[in-house]
Amino acid sequence: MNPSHRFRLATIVLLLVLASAAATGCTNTSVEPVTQEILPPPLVPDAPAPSVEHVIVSLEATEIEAEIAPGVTYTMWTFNNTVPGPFIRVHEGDTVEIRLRNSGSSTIAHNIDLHAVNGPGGGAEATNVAPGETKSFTFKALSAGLFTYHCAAGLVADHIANGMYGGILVEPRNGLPRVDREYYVGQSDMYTDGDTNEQGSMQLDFAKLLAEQPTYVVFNGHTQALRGDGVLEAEVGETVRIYFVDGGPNLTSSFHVIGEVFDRAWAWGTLESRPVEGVQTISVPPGGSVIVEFKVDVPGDYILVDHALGRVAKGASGILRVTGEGDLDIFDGGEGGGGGHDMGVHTPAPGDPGEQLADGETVTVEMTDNAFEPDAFTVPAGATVTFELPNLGAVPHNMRVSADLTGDYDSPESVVSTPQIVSVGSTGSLTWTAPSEAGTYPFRCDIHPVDMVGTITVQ
Ligand SMILES: [Cu+2]
Repeated sequence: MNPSHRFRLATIVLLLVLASAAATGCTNTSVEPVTQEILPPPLVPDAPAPSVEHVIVSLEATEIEAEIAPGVTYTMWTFNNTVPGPFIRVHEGDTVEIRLRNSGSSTIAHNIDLHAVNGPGGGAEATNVAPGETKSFTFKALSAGLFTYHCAAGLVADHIANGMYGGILVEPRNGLPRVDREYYVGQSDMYTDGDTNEQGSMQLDFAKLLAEQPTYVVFNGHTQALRGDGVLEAEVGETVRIYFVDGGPNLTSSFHVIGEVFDRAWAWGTLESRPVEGVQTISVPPGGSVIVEFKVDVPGDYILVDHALGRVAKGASGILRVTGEGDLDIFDGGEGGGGGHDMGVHTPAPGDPGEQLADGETVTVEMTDNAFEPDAFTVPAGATVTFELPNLGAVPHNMRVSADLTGDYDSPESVVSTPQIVSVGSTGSLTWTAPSEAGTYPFRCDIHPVDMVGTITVQ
């Protein structure tokens, strides 16, 4: 091979290498689609990396037997077996591919309408899936905000009432500021053929659904979702952000956190407008949302409610538990508790033996706003006693006896009244067998855990 041929061959090889590099498309700058992480509420997945421009969301419509309240079961219709469905998180300008599978064990067709979509039915027509079927569609997220999504099959209202709704966050292209805690809470109204807290397996009551008279108004699909092991947590000094969606299908929520002021609230969930500041309660329509942020300064239990407070008796409450040392300039609860004192675990004032009860005895304990009367008792170890609990107050109350001497109200061994929430004017009851371990067992009202407390001393 003469030198000129060798030169020509080298040139051809070089050109081939360059051509193949161009064909594989500059792999170091192209962005692969990412798959949305699926987490159960109240958990919120991290935002995708800013470089991501294509997100794939795989959802499954299911029909599962689940609880609405302790001892109350119902066939929930869900996205990915949770109510609300998983939190979806993308950026403005992203291409979002929704893949909806309808479980083979479903009995009817489902679909998904996302309010973040600009297109017919929000995707509902494109995703109408029979049991066992999968369909997908793609949309570009044009508006920044927190949007609801829901199934739009059948009457629509029935599919939402049965649990098929959720939230999709479209962050501004440059993202939202970081905060210490992010939570995802969905409110929905449910309509069972039995009364509120009636035990057993329940069916949808269409007449109540159409009359807009729910049996339950719940956060995250269960009256106790944000209680016990499910309480939301934060430390003093942290900023908490709640992504709140109202699935409805019927009720507008008056979302409020008792004992807090929202530092910022992005009304209607839009991130294209500035937030309102210093808000106490915010209206969230069905099919709407809000993003709220607040810094917590004082330890204690903060109760999330729909401030249409009759609904608390139907389940619309949950707890944000703040631990740490508080600022007494901001709140000083004095002897009654709160402020600088860590109220994560309540310990009642010791020393009052109260009324002596015998084995098998029944005693009436009046519940008022906010006290038990009387609030101290003494019983022999092993004795079984019953408390009759008329609610003479203007708001719901209940009674829960700690599982042990330390004030453990989260344990399944803690004993709660029947019904679990005693509505105004009605009477609950709690039967309790004193453990063998002597000492003072605290009890409380779950709704007023700081000021509505008492003790049972076991001898
Ligand atoms: Cu459906």
